[in-house]
Amino acid sequence: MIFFRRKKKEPPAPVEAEEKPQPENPEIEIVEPEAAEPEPPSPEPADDSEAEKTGGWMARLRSGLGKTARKISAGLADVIGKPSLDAAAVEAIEDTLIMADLGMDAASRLAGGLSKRPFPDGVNTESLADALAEEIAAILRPVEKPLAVDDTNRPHVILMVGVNGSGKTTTAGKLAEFFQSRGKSVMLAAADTFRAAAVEQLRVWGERTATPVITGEEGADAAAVAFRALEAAVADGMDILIIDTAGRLQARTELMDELAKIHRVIGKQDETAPHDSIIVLDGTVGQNALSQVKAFSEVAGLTGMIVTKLDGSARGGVVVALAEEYGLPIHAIGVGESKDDLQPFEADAFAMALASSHTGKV
Ligand SMILES: Nc1nc2c(ncn2[C@@H]2O[C@H](COP(=O)(O)OP(=O)(O)OP(=O)(O)O)[C@@H](O)[C@H]2O)c(=O)[nH]1
Ligand SMILES: [Mg+2]
Repeated sequence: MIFFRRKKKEPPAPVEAEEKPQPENPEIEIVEPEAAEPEPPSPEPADDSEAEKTGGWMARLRSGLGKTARKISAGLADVIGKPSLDAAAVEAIEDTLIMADLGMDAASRLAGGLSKRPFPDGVNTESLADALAEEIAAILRPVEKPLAVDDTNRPHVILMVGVNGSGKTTTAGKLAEFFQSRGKSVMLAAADTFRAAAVEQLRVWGERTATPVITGEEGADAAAVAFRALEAAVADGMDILIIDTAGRLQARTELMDELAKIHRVIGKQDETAPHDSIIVLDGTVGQNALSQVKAFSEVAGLTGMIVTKLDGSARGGVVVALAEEYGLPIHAIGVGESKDDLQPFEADAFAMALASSHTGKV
């Protein structure tokens, strides 16, 4: 299992006042984090061992996915005890997986895969769970891709997109923490200018993670903020710029047009940018996540996904549907609200947690 290993954090370098780019546009503001701010109280003890930390997020993921896993195991109860999987059993498995949010295509592929497997000792709880976990992992493995930053990009630009409340701002903050803990310099941009509270929320994440934040005033043009942020990140020699955008429903054309404009404006400054355009999906919404990916990929050229709230979701099976349907990389999953609660997506562990709750293996 791979974890985000945290290096000891360097104190933030003192910022020379004369080096700060002075924004020409009065609507735009650069908020430097207050150096050496004491860490806000963390829900986890500071000297937690890695194993304990792991137990924390894994336990939350398991308890979230456990709801789906229990749905699956209840649906498969009638199949247990048969000498092999007959046509009726395969159909029952397919129905169960559809109801557990894995989607029709993945469900039919998984049921088909299971039907071809031998069960020399008959179908029992363990052999079925193992076989199902292997089949699910085969769908998930191709999309298990950590978010990689190319150092030749100066900066590497990451655009965060998604519907309202999916976890974009929180995930932007968690990514800033992750990359900084690996020695990268990061800047955050608040291109969500709809609500003053949204800007303030990103500022808080900037303070929490000691990351400079570029903000615009409420109502400012979001694309202008993104433009200025990229200018500032280039001027400051940042490794990474993470641009947070406002949540928008895929049916709101004018908002989707605004997102396309942000994408376009960044691309004009650096034709290779944004280097990552990540859709943040709320893991509790189920199948609706699929239509979100489709709509956002049309305007924002998606390169990957992050699925949040899997610590509490009863609908985490949708991750399998997403992998089957789009094949877009799943970089990470959100398993809580604090800055360390972003974990790389691991196909095998995820598949096991979905398939095997009842075997006590995970
Ligand atoms: N349990 C849990 N909560 C999360 C996770 N990620 C985000 N949240 C919570 O979900 C809520 C919405 O998160 P935001 O980051 O504000 O979502 P957003 O997409 O920026 O929202 P808008 O900007 O309004 O579109 C907040 O209360 C977060 O703390 C997660 O992985 N697990
Ligand atoms: Mg937000």
